[in-house]
Amino acid sequence: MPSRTQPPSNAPAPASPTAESAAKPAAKRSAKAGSAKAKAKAEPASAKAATSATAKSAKAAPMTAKTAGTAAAKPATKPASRPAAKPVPPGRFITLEGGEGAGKSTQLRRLLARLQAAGIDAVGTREPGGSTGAEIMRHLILSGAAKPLGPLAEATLFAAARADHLDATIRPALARGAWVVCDRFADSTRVYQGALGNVDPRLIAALEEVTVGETRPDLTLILDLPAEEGLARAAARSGRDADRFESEGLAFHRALREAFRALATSEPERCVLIDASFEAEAVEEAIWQAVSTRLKLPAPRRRRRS
Ligand code: Z5A
Repeated sequence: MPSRTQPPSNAPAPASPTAESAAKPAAKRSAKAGSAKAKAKAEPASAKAATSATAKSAKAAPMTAKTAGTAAAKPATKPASRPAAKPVPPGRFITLEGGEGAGKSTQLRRLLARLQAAGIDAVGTREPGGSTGAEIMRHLILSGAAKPLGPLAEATLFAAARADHLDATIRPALARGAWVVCDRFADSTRVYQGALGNVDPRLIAALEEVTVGETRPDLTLILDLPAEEGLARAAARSGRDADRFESEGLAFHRALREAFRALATSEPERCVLIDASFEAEAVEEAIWQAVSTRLKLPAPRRRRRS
């Protein structure tokens, strides 16, 4: 049985509406991609800074040795000792999955706000997209231009976009100790192109091995909702034409739900099935329960006494 988290009926409201709106850069479509792009652009700069800092300390080493020689002649001078660099705690990787209109983007914003309020460096991103190259591929895939080529070609395109997203955004963020929350990831390929598109599971697994490798999610939250409800929510929100996948029929979306539920059952140590039929506040609370239980949240920072 999948691990299923039921939102409590008396779930409290979001921690702070201000915090939520502060996290809105992660908003669907434009803003979220923008934030991910900005992060992706920012990463090379910080990586450069880190490299040049290392180079500087390497250059300083011979000088220190020389000084140490001088210090031996004058024992009164104590060699300066540097504090050891603190090890960077590992980042955490959380993915949100589920059918159309299940509330993934809404809950991504809320989870980001909660993590940030807990003092965690948290980055929100999405698939397809989340990096400059992958956003270009998003437009290509969701326009339906690749649909005539079939699910195998689409799976390959999603994998190529994912490779860029991982290299430009996800891995650099995890490496600096940030928590990454991603709206859809490799499970969507397994379900849409694998389970529903009938692409050979060995090929899906091989693509995942090459692109994702070791960067597997620590926790996957599968938002579960009857297909009719998800489609109704999406239709109520919509101010645009249905994309490549939204335009599939009800039977497709029902099968999608079953495939996500089967995935949750098959990997209970990684996946938590969240009942997404409740109001957004209650779903947020259920997600927070799952995150706090499954992943170790850092202890709250102590205030320094002045
Ligand atoms: N795809 C694939 O085939 N293979 C892959 O490998 C990958 C993706 C990575 C991307 O679409 C498509 O690509 C997707 C799968 C495929 N296809 N579809 N369909 P997308 O990114 O444009 O859209 P999406 O991922 O499907 O998400 P969505 O339609 O935007 O829905 P959502 O993010 O889950 O829901 P939402 O935007 O947060 O909420 C929808 C509406 O419901 C909105 O008005 C909310 O205010 C409202 N809402 C949210 N929560 C609630 C609650 N709890 N109660 C009531 N109303 C709510």
